[in-house]
Amino acid sequence: MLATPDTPADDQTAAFRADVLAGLSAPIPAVPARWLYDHRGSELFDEITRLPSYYPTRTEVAIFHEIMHDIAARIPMGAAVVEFGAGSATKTPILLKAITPAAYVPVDISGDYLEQSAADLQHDFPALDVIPVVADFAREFSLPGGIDHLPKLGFFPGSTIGNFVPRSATDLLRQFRSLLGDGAHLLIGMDRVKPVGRLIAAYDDPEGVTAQFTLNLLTRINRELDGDIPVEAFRHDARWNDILSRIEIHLVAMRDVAFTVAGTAFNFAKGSSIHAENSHKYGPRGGRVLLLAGGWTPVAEWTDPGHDFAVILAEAQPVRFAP
Ligand code: AVJ
Repeated sequence: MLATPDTPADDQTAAFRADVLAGLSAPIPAVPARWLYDHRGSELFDEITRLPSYYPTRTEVAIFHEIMHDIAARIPMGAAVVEFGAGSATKTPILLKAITPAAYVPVDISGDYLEQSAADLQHDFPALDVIPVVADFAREFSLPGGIDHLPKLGFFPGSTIGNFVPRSATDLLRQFRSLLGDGAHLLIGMDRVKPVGRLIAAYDDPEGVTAQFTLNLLTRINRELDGDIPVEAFRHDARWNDILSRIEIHLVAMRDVAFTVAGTAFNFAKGSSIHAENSHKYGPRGGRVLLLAGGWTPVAEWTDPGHDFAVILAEAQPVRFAP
């Protein structure tokens, strides 16, 4: 297994600080959702995926089990699978078993989490060339040279695309397109629009795990950016924004609060909020249009019997596409 040089930890902290200071000063205060996933955040998200009301993970896994023979028939053997994210111990092996790729390249911002999951996978697939890349997949990066000649399959499960507003989602898909090149495929999961009650239940569970997950952002800011935010003064709030077709997660101040982060003072009035996450939901047409706008032509789409979640296989558009 080849190791890739890590991004220095202080670069990460500097990026986190810049995002938080700019985000908390913005007219609509917001922090990019990627900062929810520190070590504790990843643990809590893992717990979320097992909650009874959080349907996406188990639904997507069930779809994967159903469709892998079909995927295997459509993807050439000996491909390089490039996963955007560290990979899940449940989903990734289903794909790797089905298509027997030559290489697996997980790309994730969190170095230690990535090294660990890559090592576990290498143990289970000894013949596979596992090449983790520490990078923020939303920014530009290069693939390891050794996989140049292999057919490419991008893997972006979990409805992570839903974290991005459509404009950024389009940029991201276009970047995947240019990174993976002509002839590549992309296998992507998208959560579907459904009745509001079920959506809210999925993002505001009675167990309170999602609330802990969101509030952990404030704990992380306090720890890593020398902050003194009174975490107990904020509550997690999941709202459905119908016109933008997304769940929004906010941290709402329950009283007037004043605090500092990295030496900068902030005031939040009672009832005001920090927007911590979006989770966009797509209908069948919206999902396909998003892919098309991002340079990918959908070739097959599968859902569960309840149409709660969709898995789409798309092909890189040739540079000259359309009449
Ligand atoms: C990891 C972005 C797919 O939007 O469902 C779950 C994150 N946040 N509960 C989602 C999340 C709160 C999740 N994604």
